[in-house]
Amino acid sequence: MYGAHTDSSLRGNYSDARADFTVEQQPGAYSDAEHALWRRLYARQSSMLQPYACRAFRDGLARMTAADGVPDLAAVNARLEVASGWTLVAVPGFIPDEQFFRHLAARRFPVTVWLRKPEEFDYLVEPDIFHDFFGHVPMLFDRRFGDYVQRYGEQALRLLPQGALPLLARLYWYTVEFGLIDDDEGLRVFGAGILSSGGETPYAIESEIPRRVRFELARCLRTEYRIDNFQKTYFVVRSLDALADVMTRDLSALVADVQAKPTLTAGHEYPGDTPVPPRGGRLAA
Ligand code: HBI
Ligand code: FE
Repeated sequence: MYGAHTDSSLRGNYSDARADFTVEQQPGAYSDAEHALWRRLYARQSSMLQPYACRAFRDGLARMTAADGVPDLAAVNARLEVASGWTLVAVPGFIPDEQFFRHLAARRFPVTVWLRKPEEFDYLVEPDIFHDFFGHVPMLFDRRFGDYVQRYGEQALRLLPQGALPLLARLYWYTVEFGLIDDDEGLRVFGAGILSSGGETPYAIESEIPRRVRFELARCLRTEYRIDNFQKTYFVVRSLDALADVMTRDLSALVADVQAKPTLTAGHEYPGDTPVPPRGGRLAA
């Protein structure tokens, strides 16, 4: 997974990017070796996630035809726009926060165009097209989740001048990237950072090592996250509707309140937490 980043070390070709940091994808430019690597990544991830991914992710994945090679974003857009009103836009890699939020607020999801190297099969620092596409696009077929991400983008643009970026990054991290859901199917994953990665999918659901707590916005905004290893804390939402609802109120007062309080450490238990047990397991001590 990826996390903190410095502009000087970004991978990808930014020289052709437009003012909004989008580029032309060029689906014909991927090599046979890249298509083959994509098929291997796709086959492994899609086979391991069936018992763990939430229904919305599985349904979305079934609607994208992307098993046979690096996908053409335009082909997926034809379906995605009808399903949820989202459009994928190609980007060279990580883009500036404000620009990223602008895209989300306009229901445009930035997808990195380059694919990892074979030696990065299991682990990658920055998002590549496999992470962005396989991890994020299935959930964007779901209108409720799509509403959450759009509203997140809108709120983020309003809250940036308030110095809210660290808080906004935590919220994105613990929901869009590492979120769990506990609905009629039991504990499941919806976060792209988990579902596009090798070992974290079973770990997030079954391991007794990490802490799982009921999602609560202020708790989440206060909690520092790990970029170097599996998460020590996961937040569990009750439904995608509940997640989308969180973003409907004005968050500026809450953000100011959270900014005045100390940050919380991943892996710790705090007063007011509602613990959620792993699948078939006990609560962590
Ligand atoms: N750019 N391509 C890309 N992908 C991201 O996930 C991303 C980004 N720019 C900024 C950003 N994320 C952060 O603002 C959020 O993760 C909070
Ligand atoms: Fe991501």
